[in-house]
Amino acid sequence: MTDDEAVMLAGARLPTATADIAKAELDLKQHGICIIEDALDGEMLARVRNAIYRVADTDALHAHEPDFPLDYGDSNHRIWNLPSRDPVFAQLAEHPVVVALLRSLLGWPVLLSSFSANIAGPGGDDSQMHADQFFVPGRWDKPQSVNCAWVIDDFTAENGATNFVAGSHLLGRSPRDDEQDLGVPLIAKAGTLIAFEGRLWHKTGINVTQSERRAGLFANYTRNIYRTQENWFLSLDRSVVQTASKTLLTLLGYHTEGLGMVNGLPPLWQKTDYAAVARKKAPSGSPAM
Ligand SMILES: O=C(O)CCC(=O)C(=O)O
Repeated sequence: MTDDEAVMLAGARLPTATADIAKAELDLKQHGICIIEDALDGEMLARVRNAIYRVADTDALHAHEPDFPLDYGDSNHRIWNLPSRDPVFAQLAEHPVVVALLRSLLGWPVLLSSFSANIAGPGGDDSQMHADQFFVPGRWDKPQSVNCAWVIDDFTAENGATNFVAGSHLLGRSPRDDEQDLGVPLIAKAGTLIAFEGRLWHKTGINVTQSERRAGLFANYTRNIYRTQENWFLSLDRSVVQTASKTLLTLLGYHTEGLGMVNGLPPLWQKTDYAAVARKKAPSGSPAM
């Protein structure tokens, strides 16, 4: 790290939690992160928590616990493709506060790149320190993605709260091997939303507890010029597409203009009423359909 970089980090702080969306938007721009307490009310939090632990238990029963290259050890349980696992996750993906933050930092449209859960288990290792926009070549002068982390169990210093390096978004690069331990745990109450931009360095903390599981849900969004981490066209449960709002369809790449088309048309062409299109095109006098 250069002396200039060290000075930049030394003066940087993580912002305090807020309920004011305008302040959150500003924090995200200035600090690369914002913290919104009580973003989920008690009822919604309970629905989300029940759903994630039910899905985790189902996956464990089927020994479906995919490894992820950034995680160390076997104690972290990752669950991918959340919108396909329970409607409550699709609801979170297009939460109005999330959409406001995305619009403010990245503009619109953006894509949901992936939506996964990370459950840090007792005795769990940390993960590799990283910035989510590692796929962007060159120096990063702008954020290209935003990760919206939903805190489902209280994040504590003991149970593996996500570690963040304040000010690291201004360095414009990924962390190096000797920069793995610069982060501090972000202590947060269940129901908090932590949104952080793609240049900010972070990692899963070490879970030193005997029996506490710590669930966080990570909805990662990118500008729509990038390939998404999850290939929604292969992995998404079709029933989600059939009932999704226009906002959700946009986030999943099904409602699109100019990019991601199928034979020159948006993928939603598949939802078109073919009979109506044929009627419109048919020359007058041809048999009714
Ligand atoms: O589980 C965590 O605390 C962090 C997860 C993470 O870094 C990620 O999904 O990019």
